[in-house]
Amino acid sequence: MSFITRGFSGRRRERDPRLPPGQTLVGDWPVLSAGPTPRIADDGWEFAIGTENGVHRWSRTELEALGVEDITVDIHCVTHWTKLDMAWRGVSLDRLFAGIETSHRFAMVHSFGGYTTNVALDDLLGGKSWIAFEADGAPLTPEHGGPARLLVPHLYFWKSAKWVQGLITMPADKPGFWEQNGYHLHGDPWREERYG
Ligand SMILES: Nc1nc2c(c(=O)[nH]1)N[C@H]1C(S)=C(S)[C@@H](COP(=O)(O)O)O[C@H]1N2
Ligand SMILES: [Mo]
Repeated sequence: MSFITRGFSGRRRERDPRLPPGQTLVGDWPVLSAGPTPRIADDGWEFAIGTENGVHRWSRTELEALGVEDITVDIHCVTHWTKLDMAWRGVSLDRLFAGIETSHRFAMVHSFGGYTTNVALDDLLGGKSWIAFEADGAPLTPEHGGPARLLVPHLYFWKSAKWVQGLITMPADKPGFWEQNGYHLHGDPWREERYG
């Protein structure tokens, strides 16, 4: 008797283990910007880190001289899309912080246009974040944050500030733009830290 025939309707397609809870795969790369896209000349761009001990600045050339890395990571937007296996090129925040002394544990990231987002230094350092100039083999388009954006792939993508300009370290955590508007202070997609 085979009335207990299993598998006739097919096994449910297995969920990709790289997909955090509540996320859906996309093949394209959606654009999500809170305001207009700023146009920034490549040669006018520089990056700054401010701490209680002073300000450090790098031109694009100086930054790339610290060491450019190619990394392949998945990105997860709080609006439920995930894009797997994106190839990025950028400079690790570890390289920028190598010469910096601070007692601060947090940072506010600032972008051209006024966008801000808070990130703990523990989430920026240790091979976890980059200043990225290229994605999938091409320079970042203005819509996706070109000439440079922060890339913090282990947190929801709103932490990956487009048109990034610099960061200022802080002794205590403080909400940035979306965090003031209800998003979680930390934003770990694996724990579904969507809203605060
Ligand atoms: N400067 C700036 N950075 C930003 C945003 C923004 O509005 N302004 N949006 C954030 C959000 S909510 C997401 S999901 C991603 C979207 O990046 P993308 O448009 O390249 O997909 O950028 C993040 N970084
Ligand atoms: Mo987002």
